[in-house]
Amino acid sequence: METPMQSQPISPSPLSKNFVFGILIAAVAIAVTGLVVFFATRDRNTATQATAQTGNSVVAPLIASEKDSDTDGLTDAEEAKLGTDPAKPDTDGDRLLDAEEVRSIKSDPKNPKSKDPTLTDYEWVRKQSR
Ligand SMILES: [Ca+2]
Ligand SMILES: [Ca+2]
Repeated sequence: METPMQSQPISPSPLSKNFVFGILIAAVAIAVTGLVVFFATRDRNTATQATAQTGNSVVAPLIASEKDSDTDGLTDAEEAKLGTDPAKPDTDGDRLLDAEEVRSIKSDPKNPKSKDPTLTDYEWVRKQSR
């Protein structure tokens, strides 16, 4: 009578598992660092504006015009000039922020289908990156 051979269970290599995990950790670390830098820079700008405002009433109107009520990256003054809604980060509702449309995509922030009449600007951007 034969004795069945003891077969080793095949497990995924612990090295490759650790490697993937390491990459994952690195990606998260980079993302967190990016966010921290972004918010630190933003806080510094706010602090500078606050300092400028103290004891100087001439600076105040300038500061007010730099206000970004909907935090979409365009100041209320820029939104007034462009005709976008200063209370809506995405005026035309196409899932792209007003500032993205104006500064990088060069699409119309008031027209959700300004790049291609058959696609929303968001879909158009996704198509370009494919
Ligand atoms: Ca804004
Ligand atoms: Ca938009």
